[in-house]
Amino acid sequence: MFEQITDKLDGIFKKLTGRGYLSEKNIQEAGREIRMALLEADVNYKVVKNFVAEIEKKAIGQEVTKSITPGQQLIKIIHDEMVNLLGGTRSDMAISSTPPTVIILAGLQGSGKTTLAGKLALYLRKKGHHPLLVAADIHRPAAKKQLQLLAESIQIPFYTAEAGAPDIARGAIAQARENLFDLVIIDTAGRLQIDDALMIELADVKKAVSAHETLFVADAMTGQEALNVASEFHRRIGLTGAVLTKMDGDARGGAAMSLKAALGIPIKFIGTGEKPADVEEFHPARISSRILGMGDIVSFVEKAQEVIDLAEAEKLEKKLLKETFTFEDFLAQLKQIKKMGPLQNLLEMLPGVGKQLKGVTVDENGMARVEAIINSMTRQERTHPSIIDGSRRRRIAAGSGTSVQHVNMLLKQFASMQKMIKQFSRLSLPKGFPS
Ligand SMILES: Nc1nc2c(ncn2[C@@H]2O[C@H](COP(=O)(O)OP(=O)(O)OP(=O)(O)O)[C@@H](O)[C@H]2O)c(=O)[nH]1
Ligand SMILES: [Mg+2]
Repeated sequence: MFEQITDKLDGIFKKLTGRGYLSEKNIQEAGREIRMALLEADVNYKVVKNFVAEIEKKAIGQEVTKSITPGQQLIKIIHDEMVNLLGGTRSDMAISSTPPTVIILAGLQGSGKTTLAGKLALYLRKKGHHPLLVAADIHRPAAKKQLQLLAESIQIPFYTAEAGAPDIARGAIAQARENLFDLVIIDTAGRLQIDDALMIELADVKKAVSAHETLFVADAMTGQEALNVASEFHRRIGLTGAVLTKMDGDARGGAAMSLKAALGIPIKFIGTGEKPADVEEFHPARISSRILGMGDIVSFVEKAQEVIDLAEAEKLEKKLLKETFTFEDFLAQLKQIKKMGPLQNLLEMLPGVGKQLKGVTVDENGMARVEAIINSMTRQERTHPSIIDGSRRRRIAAGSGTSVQHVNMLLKQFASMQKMIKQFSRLSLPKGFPS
């Protein structure tokens, strides 16, 4: 699900996070690439246009260009905008305070209505409801039987009748009241394309039972076209939400990303397989993270913004550029990191790291040891590590309750870090930059 777009965006994000600086031009370039990726994923072009414009506006307005982690900052903006695009907060199923709640499933032929009826019944029963499954598809010969068998297999009460669709719906409500079912899920007939007869029948069913939810069931594989069809259904019968089925296939996901933004119809669920259990609640924030394929980078950025002292970070950046990074700075950095909470939690929030880290524990003691060693150095030693000879090493080890080996290790690590920083700053120094 969303693999294609996730791959594309991943490439764009890699480029962004690798940069220590983002210019307006970089942001616009990223915007262009995002636009391409979304269009290829079948997202409606108007939706894409607004989406990218909004990101560029926010990115440039929020001074991503001056931020210490510009790439991450931009990704966070993209994520937030994507959440908006997908509807903001989760839109729950409307449950009536006077039962039964009536849900009508509508959509084109083969979109997955009947399968979804079973999925929803199961899902809602798990939430403590007592659903009744109703077959009101009077057109396809085997349709009623299909739902009946499905209902039996998941042991959900079933109702149908030899009558027109609106009468079946009415009969179902009576049946539900009598047997205290608090939910009625009505499966309706599909058509190859929108036609008048179907729309009139659906409108009649809706009127007959004053439905609380009229859900448009769309096959995610139909891409852009789903938007046109949904729009027509919405115009003719009024929809309260949508469900995208077959998201387990190689659907590009564009429809999912356009429905809310283009028509104002919230997506409530997604179907992810043929079995009755294969349904997921649609949560804009979770789906957005999934589309962006970036774990919890967003909460990481939020957390970092809370605790990292920007002025401090800027000073550090200058030092890095001037190659005067010392143990003093190192210690200051350690303190900032510690403010963000246990290292373990932080690492797990990083994209791509979370999974690999399962079961691995971070050596918090190691951090404490490093801190103790630096604390045992004199100010001069911290700023000029090269003076730390054998006897100083022994003194520092004794003072910090560690060993000479530990001190040696840290000095070595620090030296190679300095070397790296030097190379890095030489690489990233713009031409003509005074050093
Ligand atoms: N892979 C996958 N297949 C699905 C999903 N939902 C439904 N299907 C399959 O899609 C086909 C059509 O599903 P139905 O539920 O019969 O569709 P319908 O909308 O009721 O079709 P009509 O009654 O003919 O209008 C069936 O083979 C289902 O197993 C899904 O989320 N994933
Ligand atoms: Mg059906």
